[in-house]
Amino acid sequence: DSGPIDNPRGALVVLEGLDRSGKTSQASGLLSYLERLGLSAELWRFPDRNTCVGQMISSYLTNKSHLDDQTIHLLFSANRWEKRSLMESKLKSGTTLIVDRYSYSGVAFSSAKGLDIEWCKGPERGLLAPDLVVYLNIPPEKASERGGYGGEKYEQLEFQRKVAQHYEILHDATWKIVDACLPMEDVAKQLQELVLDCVTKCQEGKPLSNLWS
Ligand code: DGP
Ligand code: NA
Ligand code: NA
Repeated sequence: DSGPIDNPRGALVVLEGLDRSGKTSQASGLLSYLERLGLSAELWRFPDRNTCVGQMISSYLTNKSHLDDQTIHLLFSANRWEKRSLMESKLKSGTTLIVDRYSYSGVAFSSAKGLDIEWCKGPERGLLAPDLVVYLNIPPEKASERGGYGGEKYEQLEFQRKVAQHYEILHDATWKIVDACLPMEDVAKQLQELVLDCVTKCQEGKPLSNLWS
């Protein structure tokens, strides 16, 4: 028998937010937390710059190459698709994935450039749907003051304002919004509770599903 009790699956947890909202440090904090609880967990991030597609994305973000908006959109999407089957097997084998950015970044950043939101969702359809989406909420002005941006393509206040507006359009009632201006420890505490609750539901047999179907 491979019922949910014998063979519990991992949870797909996604952190979203503007650049400098604290996703990356919170994601690694969450990983240590889950490991301390004895749970199998991994930290993933998109874009994954290690693949061939990821290297094209990286070269675009660092202004070493130019691509039009539709083309880079499809590359970001392809970068998620190339990890889909590994993602599914990890989850089914019981590993929880903490993912730093996912499809919502794809749609928010590209629609912030003016691309049609439904067109942006198209290539994302059929990717695995997250079990939990946490949005680290920070005003763009506050984010831009945090040690400055690193100089990549999208790290400009004006553009981040637009991205914030598009995340606003995109989010639904299932998203958990955490105030990213709180002290790091408080943000971490809230995240830990949300993630533990989500992991438990997945262990109890919550089914995996696909995005935007
Ligand atoms: P990060 O490595 O998390 O700092 O992400 C790099 C930048 O790329 C960041 O400004 C967010 C943006 N980004 C992440 N995913 C996507 C995506 O799918 N599409 C677009 N257009 N931008 C993305
Ligand atoms: Na960045
Ligand atoms: Na990040």
